[in-house]
Amino acid sequence: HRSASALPFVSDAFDPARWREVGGFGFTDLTYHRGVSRGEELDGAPAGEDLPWVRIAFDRPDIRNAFRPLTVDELFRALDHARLSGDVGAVILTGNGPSARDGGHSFCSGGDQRVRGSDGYRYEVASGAGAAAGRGAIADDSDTADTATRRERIDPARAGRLHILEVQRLIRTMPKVVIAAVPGWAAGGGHSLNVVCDLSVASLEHARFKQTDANVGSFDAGYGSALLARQVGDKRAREIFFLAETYDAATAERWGVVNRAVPHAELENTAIEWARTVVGKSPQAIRMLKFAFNLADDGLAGQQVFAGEATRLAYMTPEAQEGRDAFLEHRSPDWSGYPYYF
Ligand code: S0N
Repeated sequence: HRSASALPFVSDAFDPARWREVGGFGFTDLTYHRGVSRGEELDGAPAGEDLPWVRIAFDRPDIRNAFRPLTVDELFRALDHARLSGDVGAVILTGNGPSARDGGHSFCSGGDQRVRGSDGYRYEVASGAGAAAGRGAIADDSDTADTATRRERIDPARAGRLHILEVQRLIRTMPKVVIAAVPGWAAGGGHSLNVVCDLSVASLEHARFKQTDANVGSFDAGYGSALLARQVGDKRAREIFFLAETYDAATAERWGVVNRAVPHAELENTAIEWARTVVGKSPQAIRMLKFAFNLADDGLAGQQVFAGEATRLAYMTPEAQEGRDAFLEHRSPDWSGYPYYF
């Protein structure tokens, strides 16, 4: 584990004493941290001990944390790692910043419009070794030290993917609470990511919301629009998309786009407090509730997720075990101990 004091600056809302880096992924477009205890009196765990929540943050602040295909790949991997970690109960999704270039704060401004569509993996690159290595620089996952020679490198199988939708589904189906901490702009696909998170907290001073999809010929016709309409009402959702006006954190709270707007200095503390509260509850109850909230809107796919969890629970009962054992023992099952009515 890297010591907290050695953590580099990632965000003005980030307290390095509360996190350690989750290593081994080689992410360039994200940071991935695990909560650590600051000591008995604060976290109820000895100082330095892992806590059951993680922080995943877009790390392209100079371009308002826009995501390119590589960013989305990394986000999926980090979220999936959190999903599969049995000792992690909550995920904080946020954006690093502010931008060193102009001081702008951002959660995420959606798809990187410089690399969109069928040219998703073809970029103009600055020439010279290592030119693409910096935060927010244009690079892809075929990046090499010799950036000048990879100008035309394209993987046709991966170009033009809208796999941010796979990330949305993962957030939706992972059996943990995902908390959006919105420190600045949530625009386009970043606006939609906030919509799919389970809970949201936003910076009163800096968070701004704007659904720009239709400005750039893009449209999230799934969760980004339909689930938004469930959250804010149909007319309001149409207004957000059709007029694409900027609204602030206080308005977002009033409309139900976020749960709470808080002073910027309290943004991540609030997200951590929510994570701490959530992980203090029954994991089984939390996941059944999350899947129940999703069920009607997610149709049969939502039913499948909910039912999968119900089946997993049923498998643990003596009744289901009797069915399994009878098969294995080549006999008729004996259901006599299991009533038809409770
Ligand atoms: C967020 C906005 C409102 C912030 O405005 P502000 O504060 O005035 O800052 P700017 O000066 O505009 O921005 C600072 C620098 O950052 C660059 N930048 C900002 N956003 C993006 C972006 N999304 N892509 C690329 N660059 C971005 C600016 O260009 C500027 O740099 P310079 O000075 O060098 O030009 C404002 O920035 C804004 O409106 N941003 C665009 C928001 C937007 O329309 N996003 C896309 C919406 N659609 C989606 O997200 C759908 C998903 C998607 O596009 C996609 C994803 C994966 C694969 C394919 C696709 C696809 O659609 O094909």
